[in-house]
Amino acid sequence: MKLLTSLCRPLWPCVVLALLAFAPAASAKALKVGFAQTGAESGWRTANTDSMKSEAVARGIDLKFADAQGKPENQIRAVRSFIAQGVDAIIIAPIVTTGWEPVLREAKQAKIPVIVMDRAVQVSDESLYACFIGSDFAEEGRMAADWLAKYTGGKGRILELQGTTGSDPANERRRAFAEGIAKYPDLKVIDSQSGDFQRQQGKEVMEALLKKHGRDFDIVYSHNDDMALGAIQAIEAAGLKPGKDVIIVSIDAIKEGVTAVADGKINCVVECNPLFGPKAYDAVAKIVAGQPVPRKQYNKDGLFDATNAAAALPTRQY
Ligand code: GYE
Repeated sequence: MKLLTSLCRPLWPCVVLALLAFAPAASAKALKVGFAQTGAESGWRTANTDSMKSEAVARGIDLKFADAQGKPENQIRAVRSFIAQGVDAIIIAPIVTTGWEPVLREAKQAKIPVIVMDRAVQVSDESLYACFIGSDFAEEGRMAADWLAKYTGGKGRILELQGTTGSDPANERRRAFAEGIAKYPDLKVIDSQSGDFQRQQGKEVMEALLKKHGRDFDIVYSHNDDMALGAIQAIEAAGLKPGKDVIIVSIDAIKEGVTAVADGKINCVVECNPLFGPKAYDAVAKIVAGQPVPRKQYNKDGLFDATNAAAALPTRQY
């Protein structure tokens, strides 16, 4: 016994040091973050949710996740409940741009920082949220317009499938696209309807548009891949060849969208990266530590058409 104690004695300081090294990690309080998600309307959204959830797990963040099922009132209720729970920070992917002031004021009063992610909000006081992280939807609309003008030589009748009414991406993708094609008098949007960013609705709206316009259109511009993929089903059911009889341009570049480009059914997709987990929690960590963060951060997005879609497929992450 004596021998054992004397043998172990020199090791004790190491044991104590090792315990000390682990102690702070074990006792450090996990950050509590509330995330008010729009819903599960599209492939883009699923990839966004996965990124937010898996990154929270990787960083040991205690994530409170609320799916608003596409209803703005649910989303506002979720934010109120995060405030009541006393979370360290709130992340919102706003369904629509309006209606946010009261609840953002409540968060400010409770000293809980809010990060607006993915879609912008319209507020009279910018200090109501800490920062914005997202994509440049106007740039995406412009890219789609420029590509189309080049591909068609500035000619064609366009049917537009809009995203969720009142949402930032639907507003901006519509506005910037219209501006982009305005230089080409023979390239015109002849009809525009909302498919709410959903595949089934994209299909149904396209069926109605096919009934209304028959063969008197050349192009479908869809605000996201899911609606374009739904529209393709309707176009094929009407005996037309998507990508050939009808030129199709969409936005997101989810794997299924890029695959449809490689298969020649969609002619072009503009990329919109949904993998915000790392950036969002980096911002949370900084804000909570009192460090400065950029007011607005935008992703740089690309574009896929017949020239690069197939090669890009193996490394697409969403
Ligand atoms: O394009 C669409 C999703 O806000 C950028 O929302 C996002 C859009 C995306 O439902 O697929």
